[in-house]
Amino acid sequence: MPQHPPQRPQHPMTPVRAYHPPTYTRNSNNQITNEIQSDQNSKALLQPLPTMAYGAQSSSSTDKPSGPFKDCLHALEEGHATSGMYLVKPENANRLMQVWCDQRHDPGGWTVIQRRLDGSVNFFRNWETYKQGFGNIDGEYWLGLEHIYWLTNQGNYKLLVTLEDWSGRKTFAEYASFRLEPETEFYKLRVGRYHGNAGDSLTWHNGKQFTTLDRDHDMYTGNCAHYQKGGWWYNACAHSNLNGVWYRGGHYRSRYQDGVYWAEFRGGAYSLKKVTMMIRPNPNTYH
Ligand SMILES: [Ca+2]
Repeated sequence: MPQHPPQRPQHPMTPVRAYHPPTYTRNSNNQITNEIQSDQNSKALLQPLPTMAYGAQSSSSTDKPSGPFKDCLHALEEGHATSGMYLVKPENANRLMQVWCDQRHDPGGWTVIQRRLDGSVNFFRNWETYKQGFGNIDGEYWLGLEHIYWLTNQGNYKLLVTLEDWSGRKTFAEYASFRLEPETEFYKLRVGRYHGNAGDSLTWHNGKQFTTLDRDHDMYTGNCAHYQKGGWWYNACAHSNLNGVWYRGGHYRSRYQDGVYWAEFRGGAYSLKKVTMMIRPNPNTYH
């Protein structure tokens, strides 16, 4: 169904006085280069190749070295049917990346690019950190704009957003195509046709560049990331803000609309319990 413009105010209130994000300085030196790892435990990098650790259970039929794969569907097609951490190298990309592959969510082959579930990771990060990725590969994380760019430009991908509220209600929003433009275009969002039962809270962001607290590319007079406390493809400002502050319990009280929200599902003043963004090749779809 076509989505009607939401009636809820999606722009931040005009600040009465200058607002200073409280955690920027403290976290700006906690940047992670190149690969997703644990914020709390950098030893994750020292573990064996993830494809060996997680793929062995489902690939006993082959002795060939596994990975890196072009994406999680590639891994699935190679017999790695277990969800877990895999090593991925997109075509034409000069980088390896650790990703979580969801091989269980029907029909499997999903590459997770974002996940929230317990508030354990701070998503109020600067541009460079959003570019490279951060968080815990088996928990909350952001894969990184550069990684998402390489993944989504090696073919046609669709985006699946899964959402769960605090009463356990689960919904989804799927976009028939999904890709990012390169950093020179500030990772502009390109999404295709919506379908799902969550409501469409992302099409309004289509064609928008990514904004972080230190890089304002949004349509608002101020910087949306300052008020909504996360990086996103802000317009002026948001119908969705899955990188916002994870508030326990749903309804939250805050000066600004800064929760983890999907406005067309539970509104902007409700912070969702679990959200995931994942991608999968969709060769039959045009942009
Ligand atoms: Ca702005």
